Amino acid sequence: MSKALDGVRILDFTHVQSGPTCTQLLAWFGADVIKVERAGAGDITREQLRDIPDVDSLYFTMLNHNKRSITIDTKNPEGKLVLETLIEQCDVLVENFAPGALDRMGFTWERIQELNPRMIVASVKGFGPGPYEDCKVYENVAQCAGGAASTTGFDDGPPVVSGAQIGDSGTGLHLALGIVTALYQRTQTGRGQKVLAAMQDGVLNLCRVKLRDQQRLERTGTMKEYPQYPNGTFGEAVPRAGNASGGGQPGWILKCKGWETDPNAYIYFITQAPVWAKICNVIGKEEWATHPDYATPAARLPHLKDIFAEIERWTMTKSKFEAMEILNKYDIPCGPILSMKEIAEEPSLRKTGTIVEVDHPTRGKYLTVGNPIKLSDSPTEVKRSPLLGEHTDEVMAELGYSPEQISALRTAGAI
Ligand code: CAO
Repeated sequence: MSKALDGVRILDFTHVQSGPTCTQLLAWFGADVIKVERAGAGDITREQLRDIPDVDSLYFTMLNHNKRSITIDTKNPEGKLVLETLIEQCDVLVENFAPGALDRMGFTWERIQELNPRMIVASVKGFGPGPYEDCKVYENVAQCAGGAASTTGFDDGPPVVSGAQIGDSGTGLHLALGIVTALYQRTQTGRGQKVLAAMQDGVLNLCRVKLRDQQRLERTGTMKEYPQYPNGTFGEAVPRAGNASGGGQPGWILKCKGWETDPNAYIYFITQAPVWAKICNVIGKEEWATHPDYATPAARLPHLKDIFAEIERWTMTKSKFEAMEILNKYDIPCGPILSMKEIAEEPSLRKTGTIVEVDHPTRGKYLTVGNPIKLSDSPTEVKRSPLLGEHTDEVMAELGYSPEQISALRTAGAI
């Protein structure tokens, strides 16, 4: 079966996490992604957090599936010429170097346009234009600068970063959308364009509801669904909301049977208004369904702590899965706190290709997260990540280099 991005050729000049997430998605949709790496070294993540000596790390393998790897020293004059040939023959160049690195290599936007006016140049940077535009940025810096850390955690503790890589993988996702949009516009204009996804912007986009809350707070001085209401105090900025639900349906994380020894024996419980009477029945507080202090969402807001304490008395008598089974029968929204171990072993995620087992020539079998976006006419087949320079000869031949030329370039240290 053909793939959605068949025929699109990507010059993948990305490294670490944000850029590689983006190009991996494009590869899963069928683009030919050619990852350019430095000979002898490669993407730094190949050797980071290794669990097997001298074998590409899981960090690298899990972010670089379905790509081809070619080594080029882009600071070597002959290597630069090879990169120029690649630019001429690719549709998109994706990079996430520190600001200015591509220009210093000699590949300014103007130069790239000279070589290939149809080329889309897509970049991840830490910040957009402004005071921090020259800064190098990693995941947690973006989470802090994008508003996620100041709004995550508990009121009486410091800011907290999330395990979800919203700065890196989140920005990679944003960039991928920018790239396919630019490819679509190119079908009308015939021209390439620059695509920029700044990590601060990407995180802020994912924290949009917190900017909503900032303005609500400034107007009304309070936010009734936050745990600070009614007994705590609000300051000038959106506070950390603990595990409170972000929307209009109050929720909290509650202990389940076994919580004393299992750090993940918890459930997320949402007291959705339409099922309030059912919640009261399930937890044995039938009288709350009609009691004036509990019967309506507005009446419940000042009592949320007591309500969740009562619900927790019930959830603590059940395992998280038993509680799920009972609550789902009544359409009460809830979710088990799943550990990575439980997720890795979940058969339904294996069935859908969301968790995939991949075989690698030097590592053997490992698990990875497959394509979370499923296209019915463009199914994803997850293929292992390339070894460093595995496809150099193959790609060079496709670019028109003869075996003799390839061998001379290798001797010159250009590839
Ligand atoms: N041949 C020769 N040189 C190469 C090369 C190749 N194939 N590929 C890269 N290089 C060189 C670049 O030219 C550059 O050299 P100069 O600094 O001399 O111009 C250097 O390698 C790239 O360096 P970098 O500054 O991008 O890398 P770093 O490890 O110092 O910084 C990072 C990493 C991520 C902080 C930085 O790249 C960055 O801020 N990127 C933008 C934001 C981003 O994507 N962050 C998320 C990363 S994932 O957590």
